[in-house]
Amino acid sequence: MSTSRSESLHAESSKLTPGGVNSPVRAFRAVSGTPRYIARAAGSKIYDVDGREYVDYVLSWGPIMLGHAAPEIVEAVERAARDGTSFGAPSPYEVELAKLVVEAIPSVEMVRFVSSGTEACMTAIRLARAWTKREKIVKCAGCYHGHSDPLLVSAGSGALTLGIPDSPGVTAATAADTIVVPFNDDDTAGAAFAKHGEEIAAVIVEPVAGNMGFIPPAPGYLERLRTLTSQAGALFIMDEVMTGFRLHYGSAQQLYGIEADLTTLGKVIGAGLPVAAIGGKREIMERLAPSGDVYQAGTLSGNPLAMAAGAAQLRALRDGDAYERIERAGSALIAGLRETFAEARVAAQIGRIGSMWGLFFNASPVTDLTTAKKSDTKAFARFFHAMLDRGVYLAPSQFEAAFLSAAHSDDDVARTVSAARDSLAAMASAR
Ligand code: KE4
Repeated sequence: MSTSRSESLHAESSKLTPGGVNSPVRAFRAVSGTPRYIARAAGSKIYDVDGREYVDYVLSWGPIMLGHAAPEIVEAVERAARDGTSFGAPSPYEVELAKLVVEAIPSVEMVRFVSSGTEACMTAIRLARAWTKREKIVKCAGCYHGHSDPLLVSAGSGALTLGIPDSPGVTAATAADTIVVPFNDDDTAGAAFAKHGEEIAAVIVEPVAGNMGFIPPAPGYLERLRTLTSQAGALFIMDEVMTGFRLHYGSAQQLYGIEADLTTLGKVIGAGLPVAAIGGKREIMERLAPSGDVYQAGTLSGNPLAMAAGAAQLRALRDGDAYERIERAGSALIAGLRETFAEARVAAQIGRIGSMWGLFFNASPVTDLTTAKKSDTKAFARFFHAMLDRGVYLAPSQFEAAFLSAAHSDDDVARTVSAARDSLAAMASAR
């Protein structure tokens, strides 16, 4: 199967852009091979520049809920574009999307739109530090909250030591204000508060982890973090950039019966256009400029095309049957994959919540970064390429989540399960 157009584009792009891509995970470094350059997408499918069709389970890393090029989204963007692409002034579009978000999430009384999840999480940290007049933050190893310096920090030598930079260019001083604890381990979180409680401004966590593979919260874990932050006078920030409006209409925190102090959103609320948001209790949010003294700004924040796309998607999700369709396809997909892996006697952890799912090549339960890293990444890479050759596009890394849209059909599920069966058989015979 030719990938010649992708290969030639990648050779050209690699001279112009670092790694040939505008976001590292797209470069296929974790699975090797040539990234497929995508020419167009429709519904559950993407089509590469060599004309090959794939059932898409990356869905732009989460934003695509109705399916690619959904008519209501395209129409909303076209209509908005005809009246101009950006004003640098407030517009009715922002009010419309803000109302939809605030109506959907009880803990979000006010919202500020930005253009990326990184901006949203960076601002939430700054706001929490200003609100509490404290400097330390707690994050979980393996959770990703964008690439701002305070959040590009990994665990120090011991789980309770202060963080160390996760990238060159992040200063030791910055990292030292970030405490990194294991996900799903409330004892260590409790110990962090016992040691640093009065200094901790906030805990930020993905309620369902999706950046070290798909890892749900252990029973009671999120509740424990909520209690620890409340007792210590710290803020609880739920990073719902990936989970917001993806697991159901609203936030993951509503599924778990927890109220965050601040919530970050993104992806789904922009329907594939650059939208993210910080939301939360009015008294905290009003600290943001210009009503308050915590500075935050953005030239394209509240962009009319992005707001129109996000509002169209949220209205469709609120009023339509997308979640029911996703639930049906999702349960069939996971059941089919589990059966196929069991038949092939290949150990895997396969899980799903709503339209977010994951697959680890691992014989044991995966509950945090340490156990995730015990997965067989070479087997995952072989499976990834075998599926890609059979027209199924999974995330190009063992340490990413996968997604489903309302456009994924019974036929897509059957095709995916059949491709998995053939891929595992091909892997077995190649051994
Ligand atoms: P962005 O700055 O990429 O818009 O959002 C950062 C972010 C924040 N919080 C969570 C929970 C996220 O999942 C993300 C971004 N997710 C990755 C997917 N693993 C984006 C894909 C990429 O980096 O290209």
